[in-house]
Amino acid sequence: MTIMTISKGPFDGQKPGTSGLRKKTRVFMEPGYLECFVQSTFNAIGGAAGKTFVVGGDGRFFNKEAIQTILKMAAANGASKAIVGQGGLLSTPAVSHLIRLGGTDGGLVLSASHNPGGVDEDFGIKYNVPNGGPAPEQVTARIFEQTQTIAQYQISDAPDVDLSALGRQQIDGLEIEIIDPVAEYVDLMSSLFDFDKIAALFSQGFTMRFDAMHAVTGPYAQVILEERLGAPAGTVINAVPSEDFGGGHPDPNPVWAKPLMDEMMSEAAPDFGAASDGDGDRNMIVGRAAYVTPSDSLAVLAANAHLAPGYANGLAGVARSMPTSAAADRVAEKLGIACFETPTGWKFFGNLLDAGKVTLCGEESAGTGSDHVREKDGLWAVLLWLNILAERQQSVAEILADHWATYGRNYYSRHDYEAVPSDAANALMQGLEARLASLPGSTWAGLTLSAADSFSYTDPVDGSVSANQGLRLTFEGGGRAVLRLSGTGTEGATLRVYLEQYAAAGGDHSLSAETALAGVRQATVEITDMQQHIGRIAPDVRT
Ligand code: VG1
Ligand code: CO
Repeated sequence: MTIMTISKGPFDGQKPGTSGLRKKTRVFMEPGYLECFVQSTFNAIGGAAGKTFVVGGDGRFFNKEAIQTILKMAAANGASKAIVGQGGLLSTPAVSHLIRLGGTDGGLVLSASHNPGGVDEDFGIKYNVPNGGPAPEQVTARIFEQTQTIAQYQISDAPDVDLSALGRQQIDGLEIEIIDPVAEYVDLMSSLFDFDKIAALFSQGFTMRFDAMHAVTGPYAQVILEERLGAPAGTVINAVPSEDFGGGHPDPNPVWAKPLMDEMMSEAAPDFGAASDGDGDRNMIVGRAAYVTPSDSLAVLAANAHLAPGYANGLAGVARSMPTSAAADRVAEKLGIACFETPTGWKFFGNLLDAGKVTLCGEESAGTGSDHVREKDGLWAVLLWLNILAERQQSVAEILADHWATYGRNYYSRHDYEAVPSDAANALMQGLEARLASLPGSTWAGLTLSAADSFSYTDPVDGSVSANQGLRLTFEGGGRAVLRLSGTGTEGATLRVYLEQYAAAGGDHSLSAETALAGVRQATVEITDMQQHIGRIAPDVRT
C-alpha cells in the first residue's frame, strides 16, 4: 500500500452539485483528482474499513480506469468487499437496488449522466448512501469539507483487477465480486410489473422503439424488452454502450433523441417510443405523434399506477421537484393523497421515500421513480407505461387526451441558456431576487404577478432547511415561471427557465406548448432584464 501526499486540495472552490461531482474528463484524469474525491468520501463516512461498496458506471471514457483506482483505494483503506458490474457497467438505478439488496455501506457511481462522454467531454462521480440514494446535503457537505483539508490518500500497489471475469477476486484483503449487471435488476422489474400481460401486448403486434443512446441501458433493455417480453429484435436500438455514446449526448429529450422523435412523428411510427440517458436513470416517453412531457408522465403514472401489480394497493403519496409542473398535484388531490414539492435533485426524495410518505416521485428533467429504489429509474418508467398500455388497451395519445380532459393540462417547457458567463448569470438571478418582494401586483406583457419568492424547503422528516432553491414567479390565470442555475453543468453557468401555463379541464388543450407559453415567456424575459444581463433571449435548448 502506498500513501500519496497531496500538496494542495484540487477541489478549491468546488461545492457539491445537484448530483455528485461533474467535471471535464481531463480534470478527473489529473493526478490525484479522482483520488482526492474518493479519499474525502471515505473520510467523510468515518473511513472505509470493514465496509462493502457497490461500484459501477455508465461505460463512458475513463470509466474502467476510475474503477481500478477506486478498488485499489478501497483495498488500501481496509474495505472488506466491493460488488462491481461486469465490464465496469452498472446503471444508476441498478446500483441503488444492489446497495439495498445487499445491505451494503453505499456505492460509487461513475457517470456524468446525460452529459456527453470522451476525453474532451464530461466525467463524474457520486457517492450513494446505504439507503441506495444519492448522498443528502449533510453528507455532500462533509465530503466537501474533507476536500478542503485532505493531505494524503491511500492506494494499493496491486495490479489491475480483471473486470471482465464474473466471480470473486482478492486484492490486499478486499474481496471483489464481479456480477452480471443486469440480473438482479431484471428480477426486481418482474416483481413490480405484469410481464405476462406486457408480453401478450407485444404478441398482439404492438410495436415499440427503445433508444438506448449508446449508453448503459442497452444491455438492460435488450434482456427485458426483447428476451423476457418478446419484443422483436431491433426494438432496442443503439444498444451497445460506447465510451463516447456514439458521439452524441445521451440525453433523452426531443432535442438529443431527435432520430427517435422523427420516427415517432412519421407515418411509419411504432405504437410506443422511449429512450434513456447515460446512466439509465432518465426516461423519455413518446407515443405515435404524441410526445409526453416528463411532468405529464409523472401525473399519468400516478393516476394509473394501481394497474401494475407492484402498486395495486395504491400510492402513499407523490412528490415532485419544485420546477416540475403541478399536473401531479391535481392527480394527488383527486386520489386524496399528499403531494410534496422538493428542491431539484433526487437526493431530496430520499427521506420521504424512507418514511413511507410517498410512493412515486418525479422531476421535469425526465426523471421518474418509485420506492422500489432510491434513484430515478428510466426503464422502470418505460415498463410502468407498458403495463398501463397493456391494461388500458389505448394509445398514448388517447391516454393523454383523457388525462387532460379529466384534470386539465399544464402546458410546460424548459428553456436552457448554456455556457452563460457566471457573473452575468449571477447578476440576473441576484437582480431578480432583490426585487422579488416588490413584484406582486405588477403587470408584464399583459400578465399580472400574484406572487414571487425564492424557494426554501424544510424537509418534513428531518427538519433540515435548503434555501435558495430557485426563484418562482406566479401569474394570475395559471401561469408560472421558475428560474434557477444548474448544478450539473461543467462550462460557465446554465440558466434554466421553467415555463408553465395551466388550462383547466373542459378548456382547449390543443395548443402547441410554444403558443400556450408565449405570454409567460415574454413576461419572464422582461421581468428579468434577460437581454441586458446575458445578451440574448433565445435559449440553446428547449425541452
Ligand atoms: C439536472 C436536473 C435535475 C436532475 C439532475 C441530475 O440538474 O435539472 O432535475 O436531478 O440534473 O440528473 P441541474 O442542477 O443541472 O438542473 V442526472 O440524470 O444526474 O442523473
Ligand atoms: Co442520469
